[in-house]
Amino acid sequence: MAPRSSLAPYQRNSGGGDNTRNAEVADLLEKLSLLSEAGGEDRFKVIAYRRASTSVRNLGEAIEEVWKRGDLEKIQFIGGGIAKKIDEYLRTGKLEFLEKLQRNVPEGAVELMGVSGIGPRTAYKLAKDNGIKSVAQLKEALVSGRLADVLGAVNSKRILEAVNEAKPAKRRMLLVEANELSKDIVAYFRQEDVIVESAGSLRRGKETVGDLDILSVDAKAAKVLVGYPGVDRVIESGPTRTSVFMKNGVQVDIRVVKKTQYGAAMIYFTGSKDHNIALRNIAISKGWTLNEYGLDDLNTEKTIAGETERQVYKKLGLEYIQPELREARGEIDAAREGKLPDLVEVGDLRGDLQMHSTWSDGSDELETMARAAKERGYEYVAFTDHSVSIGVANGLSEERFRKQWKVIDELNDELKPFRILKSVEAEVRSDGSLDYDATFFENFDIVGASIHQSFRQSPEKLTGRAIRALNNPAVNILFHPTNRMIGQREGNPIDLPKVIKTAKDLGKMLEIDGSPNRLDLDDVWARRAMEEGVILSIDSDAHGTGELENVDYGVTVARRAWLEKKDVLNTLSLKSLLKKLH
Ligand code: DGT
Ligand code: CA
Ligand code: CA
Ligand code: ZN
Repeated sequence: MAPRSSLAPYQRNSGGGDNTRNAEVADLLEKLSLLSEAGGEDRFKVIAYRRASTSVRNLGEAIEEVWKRGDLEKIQFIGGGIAKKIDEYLRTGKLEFLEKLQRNVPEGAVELMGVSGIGPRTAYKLAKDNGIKSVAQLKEALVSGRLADVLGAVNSKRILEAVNEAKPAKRRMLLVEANELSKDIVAYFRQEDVIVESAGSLRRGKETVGDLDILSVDAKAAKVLVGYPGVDRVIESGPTRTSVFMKNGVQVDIRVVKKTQYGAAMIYFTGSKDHNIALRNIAISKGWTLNEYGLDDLNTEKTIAGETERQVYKKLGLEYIQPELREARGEIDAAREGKLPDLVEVGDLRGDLQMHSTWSDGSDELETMARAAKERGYEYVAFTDHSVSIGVANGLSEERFRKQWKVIDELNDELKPFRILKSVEAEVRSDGSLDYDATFFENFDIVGASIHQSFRQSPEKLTGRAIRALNNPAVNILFHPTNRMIGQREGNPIDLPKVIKTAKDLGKMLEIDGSPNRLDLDDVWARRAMEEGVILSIDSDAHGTGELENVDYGVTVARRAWLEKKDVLNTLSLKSLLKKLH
């Protein structure tokens, strides 16, 4: 099967540029996401709809064209289930499933969920049991003190504060959303023969991105941006600087600079601000100035460097600093001393140690996933379908695992020397125990443990669970250690230094989960783990073939965490990996 990302992001000649139904379908999917969340649906579905919605919104081609070609599933993050729903909607103008959801979710719940501090469960309860149908009604009820019993006094006060905060916080994009949008814009520019590059936090690979900062040396660039189909309105437009709002609310800034100043501008607009300030201070200490136009000598008024980033760093007495490191977290000293890390790259990965198939909650068959992984050039993958106690994700009983292993054995015969490792994402139960006994665990090549459930326990209990899981002899890796969902849920308040130390002492691995709304461990904690001597595994946590490329985001986190190839478990060859595990 063709990889889903193969769909050209922008095709100029398709459908006469009429992409009006894209927004409509994107809104529909977003509604499904919100309603599923309010209805307490499985979080995997909530996220799947949300990602599909963003993907459709950023699609550079009319969705009806894609649909007519039968290519819906080639759109990134659209699997069979969602494709079917889009098909029904485009064919009939209705979606039975949506209507069913709407019947089950009380009026107002979705709006209430938008208030900071109100999760889906509370929103559902407030709307259903307390008859609160809007934020306005919520405010009234809070002021009257009527909800103190339901929400608790402290919570009521906090939520009232949130309601009173007139302007909602501007949503930052997930890195994946920013990246897709940027790719789309860059492709559009390319069709107009204009070369542009993204700078800003996107280039640094930050987990969330506020706005896009685009650079070009081409005077046409500003005009071309204004003509981009995704533009909603122009904020300002001039020959060197243009800013627009996209229809999805995202701001895009473009700067046109002279070719001789491109490197200096790239450094400046890539940031981070703190990194820039540190560079500028080095320049000042040498009697120079550094800004977006170049590195200049104050006395002679001559330009010392500016055309390329490398020249600027070199003149400042620094090694070239990769964008992911530009956070003023020690990279400047390291660059001066020639001690920058040799960062891990996507191409260093020889396998992927977390992914799911239709055996649990994935959307593609195990065989399809395995073949797609092999095609990526991997030597091995581990299927980590869920264990039995996570019912919503269709966790596997021992009996079903035995069946799955037969399938894996047969496939391994066929796909040799590629190897499918028998694995499991073992649910850490509320007391820290796992679903199977030691004898059964013996059958797996590698075992990951995860905390998904009972995450409202105290920090001590949660930490205790993680530690007990790591101490289980069967466990090799602790998956997505904090279980955060970027923009939706803070990570569990576990004692990470203690978890890291335990992993180190026991020789166990921690994970950087590359799923774009997880990225867990994050850059800061992954770096700490590496510095303590823990080996990390960078996985896709793919639930479909289109998500195998999630590892790219995991690698970005790893690079921001200063990881080298030697710090990453799945850069090992199959042979070395198996040796390490036994
Ligand atoms: P974002 O968009 O919030 O995710 O973060 P950035 O890092 O993309 O920040 P943005 O878009 O405000 O500005 C892009 C870059 O421009 C930023 O990384 C560094 C540079 N920059 C912006 N404001 C300043 C400033 O006041 N001083 C210096 N030295 N650099 C700045
Ligand atoms: Ca930015
Ligand atoms: Ca900006
Ligand atoms: Zn998981």
